[in-house]
Amino acid sequence: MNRQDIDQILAEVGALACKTQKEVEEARVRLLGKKGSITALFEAFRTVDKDQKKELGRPLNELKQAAIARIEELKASAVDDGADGASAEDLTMPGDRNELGSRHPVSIVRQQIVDIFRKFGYDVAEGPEIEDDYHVFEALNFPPNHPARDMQDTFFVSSGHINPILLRTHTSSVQVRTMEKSQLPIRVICPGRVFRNEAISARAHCIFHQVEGLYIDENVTFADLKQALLLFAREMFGPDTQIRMRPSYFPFTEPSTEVDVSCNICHGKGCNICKGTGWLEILGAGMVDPNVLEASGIDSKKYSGFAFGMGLERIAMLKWQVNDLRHYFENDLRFLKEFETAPEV
Ligand code: 2NL
Repeated sequence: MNRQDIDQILAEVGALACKTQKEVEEARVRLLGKKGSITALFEAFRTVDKDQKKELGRPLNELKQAAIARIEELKASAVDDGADGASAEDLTMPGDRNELGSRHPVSIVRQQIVDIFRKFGYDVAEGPEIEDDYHVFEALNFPPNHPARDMQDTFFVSSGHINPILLRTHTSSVQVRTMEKSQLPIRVICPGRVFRNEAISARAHCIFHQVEGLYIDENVTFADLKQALLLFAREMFGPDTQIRMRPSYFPFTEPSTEVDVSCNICHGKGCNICKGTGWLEILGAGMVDPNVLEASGIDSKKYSGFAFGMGLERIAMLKWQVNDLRHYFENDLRFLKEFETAPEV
């Protein structure tokens, strides 16, 4: 070996260019591997005479160092082609965090209500949003010309035959289906989305959410209804909550009542949320009309029951003092993110 051999390989090292990790590894083997050109020079170096050793030792070591440094440099910049089994990714890096969404206020309220009634021994039932006239109106004692059956109030999917297909306007239809197929007694709550053909405003929307409840057994009385709703109100709005009932009318209950809870913001003193009355209207209820029981094959002489229904958006509005219903449907992240941390009223 001579100086020229060293310089030639040094020039080769200087000109080395590799795109992939595979190419870098090939270059390393070619230069520094067991049969590599630099390794061969070190072999040859062992047999040269003393003077040459003195002359060539240093440049030979420098060549090796230059080759190692160049290989490292190329390794850092080459792309991973996957062929050498080495990964360009750093597997010790922490993973990307999945940003969690927050619960929608309507969903929070529904879960609270469902949890309370589950504790009271109610089952939860769901049913179709696209229903027929029979389960939404007929079985619930709506007279044939009731305004709710009008195009103005109900979205029809198909009309013109005896049992039109429509979007349910309340989840009572789920309770009708429960009465049709269940054994008595029945204790069920039905949360779900309902649809009404209304102009959208701060107080009304064409899509909203309800929870309805139904309890049927022998000897169920209005006192049972009152007590169930009082216990519910205290679980939902706090142990000091009072309720009051005002007479009302629904086709499917008799007698019917609208139920107010004492305002838990001003504690009955009167504020702008309860409009100075000290009371907030939260649900409608009543004793199931015997016609409704009979329509689903339940003997109204033997059995009686109560039912109630409430709108979730309204309860969520009261809970968080939201003044425009449309916020619940626009999915504006600035609104939705409020509920990650928003204190409950
Ligand atoms: C309201 C009032 C109410 C019912 C819903 C019902 C269901 C069956 C039988 C009898 Cl299967 N009644 N549901 C009863 C009274 C009131 O809802 O203001 N909802 C938002």
